[in-house]
Amino acid sequence: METITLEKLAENFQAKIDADIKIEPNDWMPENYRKTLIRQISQHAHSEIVGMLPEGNWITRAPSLRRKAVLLAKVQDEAGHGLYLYSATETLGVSREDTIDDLHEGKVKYSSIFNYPTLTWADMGAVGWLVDGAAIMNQVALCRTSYGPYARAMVKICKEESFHQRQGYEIMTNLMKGTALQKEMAQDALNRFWWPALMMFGPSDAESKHTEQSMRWRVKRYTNDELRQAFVDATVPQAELIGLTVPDPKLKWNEERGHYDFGDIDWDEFWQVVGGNGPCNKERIEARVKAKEDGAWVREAALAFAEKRKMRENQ
Ligand code: FAQ
Repeated sequence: METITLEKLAENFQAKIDADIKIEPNDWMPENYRKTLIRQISQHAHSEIVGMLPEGNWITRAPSLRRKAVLLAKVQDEAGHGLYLYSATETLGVSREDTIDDLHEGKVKYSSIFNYPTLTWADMGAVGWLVDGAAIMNQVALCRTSYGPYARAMVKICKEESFHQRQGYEIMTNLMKGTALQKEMAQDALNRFWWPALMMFGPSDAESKHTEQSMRWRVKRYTNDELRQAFVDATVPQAELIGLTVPDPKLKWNEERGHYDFGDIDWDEFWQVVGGNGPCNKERIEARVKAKEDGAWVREAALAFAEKRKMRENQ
């Protein structure tokens, strides 16, 4: 019988990727492909869950019943996204418990953006419009990622993110039709969230350590800088339409490139936040650890019930 060498397996794997055939959990895959996916998908899952905190903070203070219902639905959607993504991570052979413990012990990353505080109601507009807007730009591309369970999770997530982006833009639009104070609040939220939203796409292509390999494996379909540029191009006209000013003096349409030129990102700030020293890193992790501890009795009760049912079935 012919034995298949590691080289041949790797060659077949890359041929499948090049032919846009999805890789499924039981297929052979290089160990580094598996590790890359575990890192990216679990970071993504953690981002969805930690991302519930800055908006959850405003549910009790939403200015109307309609706004409260919409915000509540949005935050619940983020929980659902986290659960799909933890499930996708589990298909790669890691346990959900360990993955979550890694977050709580500060061993893994989650999106830098959720380490900024939400100070006013306008921040709910800015988060929906800019943060979900940036998330969609990145995630629409991930619907075509090479790993089947991740790609399929992304399809449903993108539909919901699209609603999130629109509700955020609607909040901003209404504030911009309001009083001088409301306009000022919207502008202030844009001022604070613009640069952190651009940082969501990750380090520049020159600095990104994973992009080249992830593009070859079609885990990523576009580079960090390509998606960041697409986001700027899509978002600047939306800001202008409702009378907001993007806080970047270097922002300028470049006719020749067919894109906006924009100013330099403060990468020191980015790495500080990613490294755990952002304005809210500590309180975000503390909130997640507390949620796990507070929910222990629910998990114990659910397990006890499952155990009891199994015993009854065996009688
Ligand atoms: N924050 O070599 P690269 C959302 C890390 S979902 C923190 O360029 P890669 C929904 C990176 O992981 C938002 N860490 O890495 C929502 C790597 O870490 P390592 C989350 C970052 O993977 C809305 C190192 O830096 N979305 O918002 C960040 O090729 C509203 C080197 O970077 C996703 O996770 C960052 N911004 O490209 C929820 C999408 N950027 O290896 C609630 C999936 C990079 O040192 C409310 N992920 N790092 O441990 C991706 O597409 C990619 O992982 C990138 C980074 C593009 C984020």
